[in-house]
Amino acid sequence: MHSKAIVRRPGRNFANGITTTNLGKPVYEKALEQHAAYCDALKRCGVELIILEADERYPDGCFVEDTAIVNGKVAVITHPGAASRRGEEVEIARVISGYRKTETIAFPGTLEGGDILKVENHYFIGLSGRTNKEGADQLAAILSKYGFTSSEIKVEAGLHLKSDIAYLGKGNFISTPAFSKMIYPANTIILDQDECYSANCLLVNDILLIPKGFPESKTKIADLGYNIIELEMSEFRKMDGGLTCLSLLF
Ligand code: CIR
Repeated sequence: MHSKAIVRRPGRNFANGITTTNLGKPVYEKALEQHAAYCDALKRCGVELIILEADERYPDGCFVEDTAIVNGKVAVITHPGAASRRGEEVEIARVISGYRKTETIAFPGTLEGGDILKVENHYFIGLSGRTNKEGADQLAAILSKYGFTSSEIKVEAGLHLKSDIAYLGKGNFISTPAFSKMIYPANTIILDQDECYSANCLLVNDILLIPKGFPESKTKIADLGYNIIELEMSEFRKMDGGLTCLSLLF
């Protein structure tokens, strides 16, 4: 069960963050509204929020997932692969150290939380443009000290491992066609090619948060019996962000 989540509000310069999409500039006011709805959804899932104000030094700062890996035993503070995001982790480390023992990924290791997929007591660590082998090896060594296993997996395309795959609990995965064979083929919902953005969904306790506007995915997920909350994510999508990116659950 998750009882808490750290979130950070988008800043006024949110549109100056990194993006690879051609979806246009995000509208700040709309991003704030969507962020507020996301926070409300987390509360409906029974989570108490720790809300950090925007830090204008970091336009991508609302994507707090990338700054730490948190489980019941430890918080591992990352060293982001994107140079413009280095420093976001400092405030997160300060807050999370009130709740967990902390460890850190050190340069030349780089790692971002979007590449880390937890499946029960096992972690899949994506090797991507943001997470290098050194960072992955450091994380694996830290996790093994706390009794977790891990394995590394190449992210050939896309930003992060979790841009393409999510674990929904109970042995179920949801994945883009490209990733469908990579982890557990048997219990994977394979998304339609034009609904790939919905691979990034977020299970919070017994409720599954999914992005709005992906009807085929919604039907496939609902067929598995999940309670669903749909959230409008258009402004975060413009900046390559998804549902998992906006919180650190623990
Ligand atoms: C970035 O490129 O770093 C941000 N614009 C988006 C980060 C999304 N984070 C995530 O998927 N965990």
